[in-house]
Amino acid sequence: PSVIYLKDYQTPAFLVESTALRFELEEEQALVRSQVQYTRNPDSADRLRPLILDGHESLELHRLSIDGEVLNEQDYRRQGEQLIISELPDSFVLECVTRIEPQNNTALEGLYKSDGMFCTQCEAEGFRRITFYQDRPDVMAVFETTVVADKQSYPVLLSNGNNVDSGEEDDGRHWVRWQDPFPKPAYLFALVAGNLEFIEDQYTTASGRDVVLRIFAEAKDLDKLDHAMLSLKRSMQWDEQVYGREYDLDIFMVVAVDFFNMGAMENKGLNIFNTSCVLAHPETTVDTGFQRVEGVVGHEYFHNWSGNRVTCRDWFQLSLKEGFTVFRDAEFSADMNSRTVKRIEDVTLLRTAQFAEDSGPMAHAVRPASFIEISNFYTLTVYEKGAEIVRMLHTLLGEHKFRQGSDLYFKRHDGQAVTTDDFVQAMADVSGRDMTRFKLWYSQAGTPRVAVSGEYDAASQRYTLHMRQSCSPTPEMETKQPFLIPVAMGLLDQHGRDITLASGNTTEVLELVSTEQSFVFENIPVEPVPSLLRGFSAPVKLSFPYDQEQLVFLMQHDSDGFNRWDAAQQLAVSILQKLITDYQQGSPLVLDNALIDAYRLVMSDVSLDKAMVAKVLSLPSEAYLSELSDEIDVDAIYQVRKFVRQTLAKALESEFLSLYQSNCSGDSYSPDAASVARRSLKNLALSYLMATERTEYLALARDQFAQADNMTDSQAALSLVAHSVHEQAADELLEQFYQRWQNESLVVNQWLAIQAANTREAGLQRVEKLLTHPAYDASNPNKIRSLVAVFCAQNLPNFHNLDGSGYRFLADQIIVLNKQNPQIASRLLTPLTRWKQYSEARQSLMKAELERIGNSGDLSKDVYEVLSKSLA
Ligand code: B3K
Ligand code: ZN
Repeated sequence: PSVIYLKDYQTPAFLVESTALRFELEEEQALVRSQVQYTRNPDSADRLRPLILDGHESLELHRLSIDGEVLNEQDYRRQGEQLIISELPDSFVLECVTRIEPQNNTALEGLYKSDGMFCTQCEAEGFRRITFYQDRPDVMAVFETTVVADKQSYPVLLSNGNNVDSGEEDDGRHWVRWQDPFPKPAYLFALVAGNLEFIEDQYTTASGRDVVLRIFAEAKDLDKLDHAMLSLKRSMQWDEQVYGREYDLDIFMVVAVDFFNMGAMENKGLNIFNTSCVLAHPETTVDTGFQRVEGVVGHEYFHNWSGNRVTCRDWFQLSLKEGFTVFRDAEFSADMNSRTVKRIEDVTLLRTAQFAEDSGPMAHAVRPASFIEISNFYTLTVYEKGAEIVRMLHTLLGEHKFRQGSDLYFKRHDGQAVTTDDFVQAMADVSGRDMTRFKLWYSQAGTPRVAVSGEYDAASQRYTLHMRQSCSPTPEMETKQPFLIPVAMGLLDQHGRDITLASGNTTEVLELVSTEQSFVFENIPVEPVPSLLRGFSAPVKLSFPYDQEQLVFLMQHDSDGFNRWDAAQQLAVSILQKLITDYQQGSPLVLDNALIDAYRLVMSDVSLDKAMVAKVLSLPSEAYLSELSDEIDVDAIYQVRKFVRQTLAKALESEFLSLYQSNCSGDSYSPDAASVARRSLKNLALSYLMATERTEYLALARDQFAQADNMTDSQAALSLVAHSVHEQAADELLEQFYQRWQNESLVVNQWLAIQAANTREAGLQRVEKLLTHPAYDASNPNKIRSLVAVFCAQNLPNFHNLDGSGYRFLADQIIVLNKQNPQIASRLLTPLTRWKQYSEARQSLMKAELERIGNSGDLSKDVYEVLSKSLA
């Protein structure tokens, strides 16, 4: 497979005026006729450049004509994924008829069937599985789409834009025609045909445009769409208020499908969603599920401006739309719920998964310089780190200038396909700042480290912060230039109050721009405790030599909620790390009282909101502890964390019990922030109580399971019992749960995931048995993620079993999926790609499995790229 480089970018040889598509959908095939009006690109100096169309090898070409004249085989060349036509006039209509087999499309890219309905997924390069086209985001056209299908099986026929015409044919078939007036790249094309029902609402935009809102699903799921509709209306309003962005078509549609490679897709006017990101009902959906629906509905809606109206010039610019849109959806969720908690969750994801990616073999810049398969670059780096870059711009410019920059960006580039440089330029233009150094965030991979130390001189009342930044080499980049790192900070006096700084503010943003830099603060009456990187103002690993007392002090007093939580994390991390060393040396494990005392303090602190308390009382995850390790000692991390949980549970048993009791309320279910917080605290308390292994708490959990009127409480209890030492109760509850929910596919996924994560011995055998359970479907990505991916990512002792069985299992799965669904196969590979970070014994087992995958036959580009980079 060949490598594609950003530096080789060339404008398209032809522009497209309009694209007309006609789909004849049948059970054994789909016939696609496209009529595309091309004109030679006036930008292009070379008047002889041929038309290069992309077309997947699965396309059966039936007819090709230019201005009505049929082409013969000598008039064009089909070469790999391309169809090349030379000696063309400056303007012409190319008609093309292809035959495809959606029913056999297991890659779920292009046009495929999900549970009996037709649907599409074209981003990034799926349109080339439908017809021959310049399948690149800088070719934008208006689309007209006619869909023809059997009326009884497919009563609903949808595409982008407005429904302009429809009719019946005499053979029981019917058709609908859609027109999308906004020019768009092919990756935003969508089509749906199926037996669907919908809920409808309407929204009037700020300027008075009435928009019809429809969310489609299978009839059985119609009662699970209200939360998505509410989230959609909130998103529309939020984008008007915060960004001044209005919706632009007369109708906005969302369709829920069961077979989907990712979460959702922002096709113009016709979003297609994985059921897991749109369906929500108190009886079947947990709180985090409700929040996910809100976040993803917002994300896809916000793409209408950041992605659709202004799109990417090429796929190296993916973060232009994804980073910005993730930042937008994060701010939306922060405004709808608890801002601090949302930040804690996002930073946790970044610090565990993105930092790990950035130090592994697939590390890449937010704007990568090359790729083999673009699907491999829908990553935490492009999305979450990309969002952090936009957040840093927001921090550096401030709310007001940032909004001016975003207004300028949308105005300047509406209807265009542009680059991350264009985005930053708009921010530079409104602020008058030179962004040259800042832009290194887009081109340099790796997580910068910032080592900070403080120095206080009582005589001169001067406090100095010394900072030093560095960034480890990453594949393809040995040395890095210093980044511009915004460090939001404050200084706390001996009472824990913020000291007012020279600027008159209590929080200042320091700009670290060189390798070493010092910042001086005058008139500081006492030696302060610094609060650094407030709100996590930059995606870096910052260290300061705090002692335990200072961390507890920050936990109690910092005015920045994020840093209060982070101080607790740092305290827990340092204690856990020391115990990990003790474990490795065979020393007895003794938990430092500092952590117990700190936990007790937090539980009695009435100033903290419940969601914060629940976050502070949660130990750093195994994944985070792994990311922080030079060599990941799976056993030590697992055993030590378990020991600490148990010791905390026993030492604070009565506190946890009263926390549990005081947060059990009889109110009926609501997914609002306060209720979510109460349930999370209650279930956290229950998890500690269960960790004591006392049977009375088993009874408590069983009661909660039996009485819960919502899935959050029911599932929390189930998972605690299922993972407890009480095996018989575990089996009983799992069986009851399955009997009750076997017809709710998404609930069954949770049931699979709970079992996949069970660390008790023989975990692999349990997972293998579930693979043959009627509830499992090896062609459905949601099932694969719930069972296989959860086992490999969350079941440390079983996946990393020293007999190599976990690794072998994953490799076997990947070998099958490589043919069936390359995107999912390549994602599943992640845990094995980190092989260099484990002990030698595990390294050689993991590497052997990677090599076995490599020798298993024809590799997809997706798997080939990840595999070869991991073994390099
Ligand atoms: N833009 C899509 C992702 C498409 C992934 C294709 N492999 C979802 C989103 O980020 O909104
Ligand atoms: Zn997106």
